[in-house]
Amino acid sequence: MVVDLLPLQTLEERARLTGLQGIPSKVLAGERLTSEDGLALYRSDDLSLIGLLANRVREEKHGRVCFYNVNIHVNYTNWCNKFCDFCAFQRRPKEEDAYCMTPDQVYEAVRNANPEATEVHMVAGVWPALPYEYYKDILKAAKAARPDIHVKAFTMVEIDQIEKTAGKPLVEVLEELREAGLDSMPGGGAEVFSERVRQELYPKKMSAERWQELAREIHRAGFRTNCTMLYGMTETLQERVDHLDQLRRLQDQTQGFQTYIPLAFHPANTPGLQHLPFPDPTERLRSIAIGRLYLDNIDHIKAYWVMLGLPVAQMALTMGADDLDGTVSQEKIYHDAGADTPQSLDRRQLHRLIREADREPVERNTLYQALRHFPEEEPDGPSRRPTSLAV
Ligand code: V47
Repeated sequence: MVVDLLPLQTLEERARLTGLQGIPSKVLAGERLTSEDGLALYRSDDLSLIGLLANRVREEKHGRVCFYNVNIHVNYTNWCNKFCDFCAFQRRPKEEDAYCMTPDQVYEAVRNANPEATEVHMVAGVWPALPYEYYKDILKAAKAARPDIHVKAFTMVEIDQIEKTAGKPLVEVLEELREAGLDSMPGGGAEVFSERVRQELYPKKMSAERWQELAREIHRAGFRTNCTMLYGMTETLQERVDHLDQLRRLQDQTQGFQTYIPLAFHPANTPGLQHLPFPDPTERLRSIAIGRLYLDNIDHIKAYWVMLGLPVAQMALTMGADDLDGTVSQEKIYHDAGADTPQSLDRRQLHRLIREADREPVERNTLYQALRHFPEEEPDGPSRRPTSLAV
């Protein structure tokens, strides 16, 4: 651990020069950071110190391990009535490239997927005319195609719509979805918990209070979920810290979040925000590192390579992230918004990225149980380097 070689005094001297005084002492003592500390971290240019501290916490929790899973994505429909300014994926049903997969098509997509996949990640737009049965049928279809696969499906936004469509209490709906095959939920739909930003960019989407109320009930029902923050739109740094603060408070109450995924905003093809830049690499790395330092009660920080880009995702493994997500395939939300990362990576390409960052690949299942350790280089040599190295 690099930071162990540096005495606290040296770290604090450096921190004083870059507006981070007191933070190294707290991090090394395992003390919780305040909202003022969070803001100082976002304001400071000292990415190397922030990354060093985040790596310290990451290595204490996970050593050299870097998790990944073998998964597939099914974005079952792009029909959506939320019309968020940041989203390039949404369509009205009459638009030329609008689609809504039938349960049979979901079945085929899962059946034809990588036979080694242990997880299907299913998220999509929201269209109120879709009947309640449809959601249960696509879960059943995924399980029928691969009875052993873990189905991680539906953001809080979809769950909110499913509850309304079902017209039943949420606890009943959750039990019925569980019976149909739902195993856990992903982290999307939270965007940034600022009412100001919501009014400006996604007024039709649920409020922060509603997102948190649903997450609380879902955790109470025994489901694990992930959590996210979409950053790089028009939110202030204080609004980012407030978002992290709300996630941390909710996690204190429920312990239901498995992993935090900071989502960097991709502007291409979006209806309202094409003029904004894609957050630069330092901003993307800082968001990972601050997530690790601030969210002291969430075990895993995911470097989602699809949206971070491969080189940044790889560097993130030394600045707080312990998970690279998965092999992925057929992801549409980020690729529609201009992500130029590959459509999928194979296991050996992930291993190579992980080893190059001096980490040890460990295949996990969705609930972060280790399935296979890969301490040694594979006997048949290094894999082909992934081709897209766009930062
Ligand atoms: O809620 C939409 C975001 C989310 C854009 O839980 C955008 O393991 C950037 O939930 N630029 C959906 N972000 C994706 C999601 C997710 C992804 C990876 C892993 C997990 C997990 C969950 O994507 C949306 C929204 O916040 N999003 N459009 C865009 N243009």
